[in-house]
Amino acid sequence: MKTITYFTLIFVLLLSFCKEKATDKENKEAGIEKKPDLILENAWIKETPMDQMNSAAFLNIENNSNNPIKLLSVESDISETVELHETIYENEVMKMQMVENIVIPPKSVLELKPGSLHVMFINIKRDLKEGENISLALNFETIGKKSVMAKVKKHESMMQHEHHNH
Ligand SMILES: [Cu+2]
Repeated sequence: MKTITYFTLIFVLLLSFCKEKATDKENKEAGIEKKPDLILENAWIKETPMDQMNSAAFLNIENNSNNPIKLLSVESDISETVELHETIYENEVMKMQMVENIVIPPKSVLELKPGSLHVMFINIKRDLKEGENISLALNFETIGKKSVMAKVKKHESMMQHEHHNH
């Protein structure tokens, strides 16, 4: 009976030790890096057919912090104007409209994608060819400017709209 109690105590001690190890403070002391607060992933730009003046960029913005992160604007030299847009559906008709900023809630990933939020390039200065890499600068409130490389890809936009569930 005494032996069982002894082993139980060891087990409980081991459990609490493991729990302690997993804290951020311990990880920092042990040199284990936690995930960055802001991660920009899968950035891509729609290839522009010859006659098109506009294009759009999409990416995933991951907020691992405990506070909301606000995207204020995007800069690029590929077009005269860069805006933040959302796609809305009004009486079954798809429309785009400008938004002041895009907020990424704490501990979440926001997906900028076709038919939803996107970065809009207005009056493209040159043709964008598939496979090209374009540098974009994203301006975040308090964090500042973050750069990301976006790959130019083909996108069947009409197909997407037909298959949309809304
Ligand atoms: Cu747009």
